Order: sequence, then structure tokens, then C-alpha cells
Amino acid sequence: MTWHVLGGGSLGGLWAARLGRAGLPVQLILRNPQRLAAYRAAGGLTLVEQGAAQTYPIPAQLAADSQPIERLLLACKAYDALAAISSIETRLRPGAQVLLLQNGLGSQEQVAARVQNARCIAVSSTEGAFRQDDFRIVFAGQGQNWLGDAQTPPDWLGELTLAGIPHQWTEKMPTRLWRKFALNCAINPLTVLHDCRNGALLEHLDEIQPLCAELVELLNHAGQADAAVALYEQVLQVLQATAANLSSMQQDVRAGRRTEIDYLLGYASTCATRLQVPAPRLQQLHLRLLEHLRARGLPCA
Ligand code: NAD
Ligand code: KPL
Repeated sequence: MTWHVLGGGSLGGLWAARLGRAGLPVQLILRNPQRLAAYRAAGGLTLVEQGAAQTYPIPAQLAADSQPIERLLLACKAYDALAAISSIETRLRPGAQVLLLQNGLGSQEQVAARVQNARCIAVSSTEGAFRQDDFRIVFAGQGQNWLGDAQTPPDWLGELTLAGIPHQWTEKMPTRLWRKFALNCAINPLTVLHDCRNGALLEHLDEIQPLCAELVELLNHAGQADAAVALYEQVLQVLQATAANLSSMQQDVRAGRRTEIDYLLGYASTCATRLQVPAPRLQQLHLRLLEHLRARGLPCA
């Protein structure tokens, strides 16, 4: 069965290259004829690992192709996910499996609501990759891919093992997603506002501690108590362990790219309002970040 990978960016490229070089059938789905032509001219996807580059001639197509899709990795940003799935929805076979790689919360529900005959499986990745150039991806950090839903594990997990893609199946995927969401809400926006690396936030614990307290309340009211346990302590651990890193949001802002703010603080603010949980610090942080983005001419959604 073919792995269709929508999005030839950092994580899509990383997954497609590993699946393809393991001899598994892979098809990349690219945005438009110009991107497809550029990809073909590049001769495939180049993956750089520990300084060594290798090009993999993975076949690619457009969303308008007629090949039915049984297994799809949706590897775009959260804000592109709904449009991306809509572009191929008529190609999905009934019961198709769709892996959702997006950070934050909200896009998974949007996609699942759009393709109700598909089995949507969320993935939370701690692997790191970035685009050095078009179709040239640097594998920058080893990590884990947590994935799961309420059904029995699919039979293709062995293919991930064959491809050397680290993964762990969990029935508690919502807890994983909410925990990562809370960590990202507590860390990423403040790194942008203080224009600093993760470790420098250890000097701003007066802001982080009450923010974590609000996030804990929010998670508890959202029925995600497990994801709220010792949140502040884990935020401190992440800040220490990733002290020299730029958060993903900080990288986006520095590069002048759109951020996934709507799927982090945007989702948190909306959720707090809907559940009538007081969250003044989260909401103020959201407004400060929006103002910061606006002042730099970056999209506010
Ligand atoms: P990226 O911007 O590098 O790649 C996304 C790709 O999707 C781009 O090439 C874009 O052109 C393509 N795309 C968007 N809409 C499309 C469409 N309709 N049709 C075809 N292609 C389309 O993004 P990324 O870094 O791979 O991130 C993907 C998701 O994974 C994000 O939610 C991100 O937060 C998450 N994530 C990334 C990393 C990382 O290290 N890069 C780690 C963990 C999680
Ligand atoms: O996931 C992250 C990100 O940058 O998006 C952490 C590690 C939480 C902060 O850098």
C-alpha cells in the first residue's frame, strides 16, 4: 500500500525519504505544478544526516492526480491542514488512514470533521528537521513520534520500524497532545516576546509559574487532568534540557514566517472562554503576541 505524503517540507520530507529508502512505495503530493516541476528538476528529496547528504528520487504528484489514497501522512502546518485535506478528500478510499503531524490543537478536529469516513490518527513528534533549501532537509534532532487513537494499532507500524522511524503507539494520545500543547503555550510565545533562547526563560519564572497555573486549570476543566500533572516542573525541565535552542515559534518569527499561534494561544483563549475558565494571563499573552506579530508585519492567525 502506498504512503502518500502531503507536503514536501521538513517533516514530510524526513518521513518520505526514510520510507522511500526502505523500499516502501511513497508518493509525495506537492502544492502546484511549479513546485512539482522544481521538484523534478531537483531530482528528488535530499536528506542531510550528520553532515552527509543523500538524494532520494521519491515520485511526486499533484492533489489533482486520480490515484486513490488509502494511507496519507498530512505533513503541513496546522493552518494549512484543512485546505490540504480538502484538496485530496475525493481521492480518499472509505476507511483510509490519515496521519496528522500538526503541532498544537484544533487542526486535528478540523480535519477529522472534514473526512468523516477516514480514520484520523494524530502524531506528536519530537524529532527535529528544517529546510536548508527547497527539497533539501536537514535531520537536526533525534526524537520520538507518539501516535494513536482509540482503535487497535494499525498493521503498518512494522513499516515504520522497517524505515527506522522511531514511534510509540499510545491509547492516551489526547493526553500527549494536550501536554505538548500546554508546554508550547508556556514556552514558545514568551521566547518570542523576550526574543531569547529557551534557557533564558529561566530568568522569567515570575511569568511562567502563574501561566502554568492557568494552563493547569484549563486542562483540568477540559477533562485533561492527566496532561496537567506537574506541568510547571516539566516546563522547567524542558527549558533546562533545550536551553540553547530557539523554540519553533521563535524560529518562525525570526525567519519572517507565519506562526501556528491560532493552534496554541488562540486555541487556549477560545477554550478558556468556552469553558468559562478565568485565564487573564493566557489571554493577555495572546494579545501581546498578536501585537508583536502585527508590528513585524507577520500574519496574526
Ligand atoms: P514545513 O513548512 O517545513 O512543511 C510543510 C509543507 O507543507 C510545505 O512544503 C508546504 O508547501 C506544504 N503544504 C502546505 N499546504 C499544502 C497543500 N495544500 N498541498 C501540498 N503541500 C502543502 O513544516 P514542518 O516543519 O514540516 O511542520 C509540519 C508540522 O509539524 C507543523 O505543525 C509543525 O509544528 C510540526 N512539527 C515540526 C517539527 C520540525 O522539526 N520541523 C517538529 C515537530 C513538529
Ligand atoms: O516543542 C518545542 C518547540 O519549540 O516547539 C519546545 C521544545 C517545547 C520548546 O522549544
